[in-house]
Amino acid sequence: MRQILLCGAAIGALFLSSCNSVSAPATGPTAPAATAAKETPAQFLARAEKESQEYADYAFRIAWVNSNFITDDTDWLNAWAGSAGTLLSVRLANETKQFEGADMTPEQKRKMTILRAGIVMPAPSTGTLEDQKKIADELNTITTDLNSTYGKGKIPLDPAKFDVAAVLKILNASRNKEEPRDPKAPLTLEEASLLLSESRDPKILAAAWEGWHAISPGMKPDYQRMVEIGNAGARELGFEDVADMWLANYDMPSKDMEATVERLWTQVKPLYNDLHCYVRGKLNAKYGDAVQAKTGPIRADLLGNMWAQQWDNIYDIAAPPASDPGYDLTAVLKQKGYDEIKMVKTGEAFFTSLGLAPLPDTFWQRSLITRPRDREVICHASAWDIDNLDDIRIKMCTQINAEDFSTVHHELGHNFYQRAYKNQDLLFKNGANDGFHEAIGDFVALSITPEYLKQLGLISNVPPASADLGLLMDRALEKVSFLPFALKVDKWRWQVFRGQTTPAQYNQAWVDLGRQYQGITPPVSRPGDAFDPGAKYHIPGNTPYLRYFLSFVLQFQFHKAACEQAGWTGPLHRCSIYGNKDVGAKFTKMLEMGASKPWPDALEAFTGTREIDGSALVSYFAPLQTWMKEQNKGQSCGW
Ligand code: X8Z
Ligand code: ZN
Repeated sequence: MRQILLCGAAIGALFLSSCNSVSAPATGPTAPAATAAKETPAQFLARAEKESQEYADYAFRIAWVNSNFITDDTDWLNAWAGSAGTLLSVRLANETKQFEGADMTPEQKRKMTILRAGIVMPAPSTGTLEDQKKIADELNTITTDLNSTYGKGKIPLDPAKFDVAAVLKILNASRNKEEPRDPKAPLTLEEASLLLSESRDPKILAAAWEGWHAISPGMKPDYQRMVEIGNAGARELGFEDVADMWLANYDMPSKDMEATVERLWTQVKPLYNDLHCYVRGKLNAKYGDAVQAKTGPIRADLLGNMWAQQWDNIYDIAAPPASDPGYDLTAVLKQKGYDEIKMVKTGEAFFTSLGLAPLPDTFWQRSLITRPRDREVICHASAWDIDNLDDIRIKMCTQINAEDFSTVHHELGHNFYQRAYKNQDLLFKNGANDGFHEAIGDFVALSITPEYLKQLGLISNVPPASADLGLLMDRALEKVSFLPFALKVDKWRWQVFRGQTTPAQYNQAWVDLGRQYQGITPPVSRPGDAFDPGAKYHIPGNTPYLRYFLSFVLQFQFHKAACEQAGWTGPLHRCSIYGNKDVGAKFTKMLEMGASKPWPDALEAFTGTREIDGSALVSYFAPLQTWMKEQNKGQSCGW
């Protein structure tokens, strides 16, 4: 069935949810296609939901155990369950064909579309049952291996590449009352990310970047084969390819959705260009021409993040003068003795302040909140809804820093959404679209303002209006920088699925799109076998990425609407809806709708508008954009 995505939605729809994936039939991997001919649409859908739920009952648990405890055996189990899911979801998708043109309610039509278009990576169902099972097994062995290879990725701390003493100094300084790390142990992704964030030594940055991008060349043949299988599956279901199928999940024809994305990008691109130009100038001033030239693309490892996707870790370099907010949230969290649980409890308290019920006890008993030392886990943060009812959990290797404080809210947003729509029919237990699922927690986190931090007792003084540029710059580095990155990820996959990028071109296309959209360039030349896309979780994890682009637009629309509902008249970046039960009630109404209505209906329920639109984001940053334009005068912007 659809893939269980964990980062977000549940299998509500076994279909297109969030960041992990599972799939399978209730009655075992080779359940025969039902003799559905005599069923009415209602009967078919009831059966489809029953089979899907029975499948989800075991598949989610297997996926959970696999990602919490990666071994050959749990990989095997996950591939087995995944294969059963592929068979189930593809069978149900094919069965919807008999109802084409039949008289159905809008809800029934919607469920049929979810069944047909919502499979993240379908397999073809041609040939005998045995043939079908063989290809489903192959697909799911590949997807499980890709995921686990990523999860197990480590970087040898090679003295030929790294200044080991300097690296250990950074890593040990950030440890929270723990023993110094084993100086010989390879770097985890969290550690490499810490180096990207904290080091200002271009050699260390390049080594951490290069080291992590060495985990993925082995994924390439598997990826190529997965694309072949997925496309064959998509074509059988009436789509041109997997790209067409992914884009068919937005209540409009795929082509219109792609045009919507272009429209949004056109709206926000000028703001990104101004930010790029400003940050490049600052990096040039910091590192000099030999490291970062005044013109052309930015060296990707200088931006504070492994994928150059969010740049707030280099706030110190980009900070506007004389607008210091007066605190550094990472330092404050550490000083105030926040541990990982307190971070999550604080996130929960925001949601309950809006009137949502607290998380269940099982959340605290069953979530994974810190990286275990004794086993391999998928550390990429995700939120799960194991039983499509109350057994909600997160899994993240939380670090005590500002970034993970946001991520905690992000993940909890998924969980609170899941619980809000738990009374919907199974196929509607999902976000209005996947961008909504990603936007809920981020929208809440936009209310983490200085005023809110003061209410929590984390800071004692609210910075004056003169700090606004600093606050806005920090947010822009987190949010605006991300937009072209998100586009790159799925533009790359769309081109791959469409055959416009061949396997021989996989890496070059990724580098080219990074240059075209983000204006970045790799810090080191790429070897012939490089597969840089595989070093980003969502590629081996098969999580569609357009959702995040949409989320980063939608969350500003939600924030603006919520602040207007709250009667806020000040600048949007100073507005916090913390404690506002009226806004919370309206918000809950949207959440409870789940996927039961076209997404414009859900958007309208909360914001009063039916159109996704980048102008809320652009207006949020307007004062900063004006200021950056001033600063950029005389520079030759662009790349
Ligand atoms: O993957 C995530 C979440 C889980 S859905 C942690 N995010 C994207 C990423 O890390 O690449 C959130 C923002 C973008
Ligand atoms: Zn998410």
